[in-house]
Amino acid sequence: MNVFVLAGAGVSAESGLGTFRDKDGLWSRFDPMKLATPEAFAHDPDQVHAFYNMRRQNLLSAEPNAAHRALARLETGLVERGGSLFLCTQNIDDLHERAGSKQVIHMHGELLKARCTDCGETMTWREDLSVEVPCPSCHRSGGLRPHVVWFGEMPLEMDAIYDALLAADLFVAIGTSGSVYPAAGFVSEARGHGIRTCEINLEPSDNARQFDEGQYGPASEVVPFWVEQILSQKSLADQAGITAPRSPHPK
Ligand code: BV8
Repeated sequence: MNVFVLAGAGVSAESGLGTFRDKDGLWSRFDPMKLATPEAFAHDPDQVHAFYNMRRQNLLSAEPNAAHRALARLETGLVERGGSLFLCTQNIDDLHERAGSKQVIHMHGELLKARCTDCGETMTWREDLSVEVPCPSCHRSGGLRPHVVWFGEMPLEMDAIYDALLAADLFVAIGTSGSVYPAAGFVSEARGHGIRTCEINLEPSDNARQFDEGQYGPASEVVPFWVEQILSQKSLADQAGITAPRSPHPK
């Protein structure tokens, strides 16, 4: 069976990396329009660098949690059973990879990569960035930026994502509020193609009603349970019907 997982900040919350829209989330303390747009970077690159340098330092001292490890197990488990996992994350951290996931699509970019707006080169970057830092490739300064997708910018790998979405037997959104597009539109795309949909989140998200089922609780507890359910089903084909014991939607 082909499973498409869309991951969000809720998957990394228990690794100490704040979410965006929860009450003490990043956007409750920082203005996304002043920090996560190309206009903001053009207007005040130092302020934008300071914001992403802080998040990069936090990431370097963070560790994957049980949800990341369970998704890595799901990847190998499905392949062993003749299926596949397409893991599309909105997260810019590298915790999926550190937990052992091999195939991870970062549709909103990666915090541990920088891109030069002068020569277009993208490179691994683990140190602080600033306008003084010269590009290792073209040696010009002031052009390096975090390799992340800001608001108003085109997400990455959209063709591969839509191809995998339409080829999936099961669409599962994990730890995302469903408030940012085009990712928030994937569930209706899946439904439109008769694909079963399931949401795993701390609580019902903004578009919980669009899902056939919902599993609610901390990702580090619910994701390992759900993965065992999926991989322990006697035949993967059954899963198209049953993902996990239903928990009634709040009517
Ligand atoms: C684009 C990277 C053109 C940088 C990010 C249609 C309608 C309205 C608006 C638009 C639209 N189409 C486009 C827009 C504009 C905009 C948009 O959607 N705005 C919103 C605010 C209305 N979209 C864009 O600009 C996108 N670009 O559209 O280009 C285009 C159009 C079509 C096709 C192609 C191109 C680019 C958006 C990307 C912006 N960059 N991040 C950075 O990280 O700094 S977005 C950022 O927020 C994240 O990456 C993520 O994608 C997004 C949502 O965050 P979540 O991951 O969902 O986190 P959130 O905090 O919101 O929710 C956490 C959830 O976890 C909660 O539900 C919580 O309950 C749960 N949770 C918490 N703890 C736990 C938990 N769950 C389980 N366990 C726990 N322990």
